[in-house]
Amino acid sequence: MTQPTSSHPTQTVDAVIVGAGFGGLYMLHRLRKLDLTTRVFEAGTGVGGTWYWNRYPGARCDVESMQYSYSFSEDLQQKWSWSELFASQPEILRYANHVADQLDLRRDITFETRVVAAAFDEAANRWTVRTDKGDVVSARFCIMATGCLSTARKPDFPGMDSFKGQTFHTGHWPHEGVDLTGLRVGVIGTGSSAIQAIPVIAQQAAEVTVFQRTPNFSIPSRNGPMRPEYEAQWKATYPEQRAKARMSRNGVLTNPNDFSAMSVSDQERLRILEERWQAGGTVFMAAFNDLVLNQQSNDAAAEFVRGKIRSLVKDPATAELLTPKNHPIGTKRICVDTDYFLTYNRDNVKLVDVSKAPIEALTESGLRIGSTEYAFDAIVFATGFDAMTGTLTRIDIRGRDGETLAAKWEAGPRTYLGLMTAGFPNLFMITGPGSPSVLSNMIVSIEQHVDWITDCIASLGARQIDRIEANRDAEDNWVAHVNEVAFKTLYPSANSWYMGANIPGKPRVFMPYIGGVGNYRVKCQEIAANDYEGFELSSSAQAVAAE
Ligand code: N01
Repeated sequence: MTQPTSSHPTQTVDAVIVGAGFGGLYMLHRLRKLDLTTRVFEAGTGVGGTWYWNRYPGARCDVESMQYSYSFSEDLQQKWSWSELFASQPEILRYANHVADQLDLRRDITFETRVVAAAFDEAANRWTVRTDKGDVVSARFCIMATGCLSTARKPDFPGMDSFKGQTFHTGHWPHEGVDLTGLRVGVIGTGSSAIQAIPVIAQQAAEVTVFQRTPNFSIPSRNGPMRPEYEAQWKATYPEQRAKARMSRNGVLTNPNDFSAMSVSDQERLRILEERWQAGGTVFMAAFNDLVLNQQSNDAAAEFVRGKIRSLVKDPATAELLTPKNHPIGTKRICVDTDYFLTYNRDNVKLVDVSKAPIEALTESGLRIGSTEYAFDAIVFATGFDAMTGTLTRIDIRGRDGETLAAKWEAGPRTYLGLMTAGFPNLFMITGPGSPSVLSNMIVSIEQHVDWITDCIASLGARQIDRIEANRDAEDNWVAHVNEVAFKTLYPSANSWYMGANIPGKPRVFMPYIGGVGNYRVKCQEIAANDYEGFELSSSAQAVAAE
């Protein structure tokens, strides 16, 4: 990696945006409309963020295509057509590229360049941003569009380098694709990525051995080709549907039932759960309004899915291993699959439980658990991400008084609204910790943050205010509120990546905001309307006048 050598800015702009995924692309578009000069830095060779990196077999979105797309442009949403109910990764990546082309975004994006540091200069009220290619850019605003799941993580098993076969991480899948035909493949992990990848890998590979630490609840997607009448119906009603989604609980229209699972008879509960199971996808969790609030309601839904797993998997011992028992349904990210459980009925697929006897080491030929050696040609790590904070704290971000973000967040992320953090003026985060982000349709939340940040920057400009910073009290209150609402739910009881539980040593803090996308949007609007309540606004001119 080339280290920056010069300390003099090679470029001076109004704003630097870090990342050219869906957040960075839309942010660039909005800032251009304000006539701000903007430079985007992107580590990849192309746009798309999550959808650029996660190219593993079977990768697709589990929010319906008609809802997982930008809503800001009527032209874009009317002209683009999705081929399937749930879009595959290649199609979503084509969409990101289409948007970049349509809006002519590439000319302000520097690719293959990673931001490594950003330091705030208090006297100038500006950020100095450095990249691994030696760029030093001075910017009034620094906007982190770095994504919530962008730092892939492999466990640090002893002997990681000794394995002679190929290794892959789902979040860094080779762009040229991988031919696993006829190979013996080990897959480590059974989260959303693995649950999508395993059925596809099993069709190619000679043998697949899945190493499972925690079984997961998964709902069939019922994916299929886009029906023209369904697409037409959406397109005809987009304005109303998008408005509804923005004010919904998680940014997805799930046709939620607004009553408790305990308020209906046993027979009626089963009928509703069956109806949702047949409909497929995450709408399952909207069968009742208290599935993540009430243990009894949750138990009923969980038991229903356990019954489905037992009926789908032929071998009773394998079925039992695949049946989740240690966390309430939905409190680890609910998975959506195509034939995941049925895949274990194939002769070439084997499940190994590593919950009690963990993987001890990688070896030359594969991996070892106790005295048992497993030999492979390839090992797939579907082991997840240092979610929500990992990417931000790996950048050397220094705010006022040289405080680093990594140090400030040592005991867990602290933000005001997930948009800013005290001590780091003019630094915005798109879908930062403390905002609905990963508990929502990411594009809905991205658009809401980008619109809020744009309005904020425009308002500061109009009033010649050149500095905005979250107030520590407002931040403390927000963090307390984020915790309070989280602990009213069943979520914190699970060892999930929402809680930082997948990373050894990471503080156990529930990171996203669970108060609901619509409520959160209203809160953000009220705060802005109330002259950015909880933020401190100032300008160099005022500071000089006060001296
Ligand atoms: O990662 P994960 P992911 N030994 O962290 C296991 C989004 N997403 O990439 O549960 C053995 O969920 C780990 O076990 P455990 C979505 O938000 C969306 O699958 O920690 N196993 C777990 O099973 C999702 O939640 C989509 O006990 C080890 C797995 O690895 C998020 O991305 C598709 C281990 C990691 O699962 C992350 O999903 C894909 C070890 N040492 C992803 N270390 C869609 O929209 C870890 N594991 C469809």
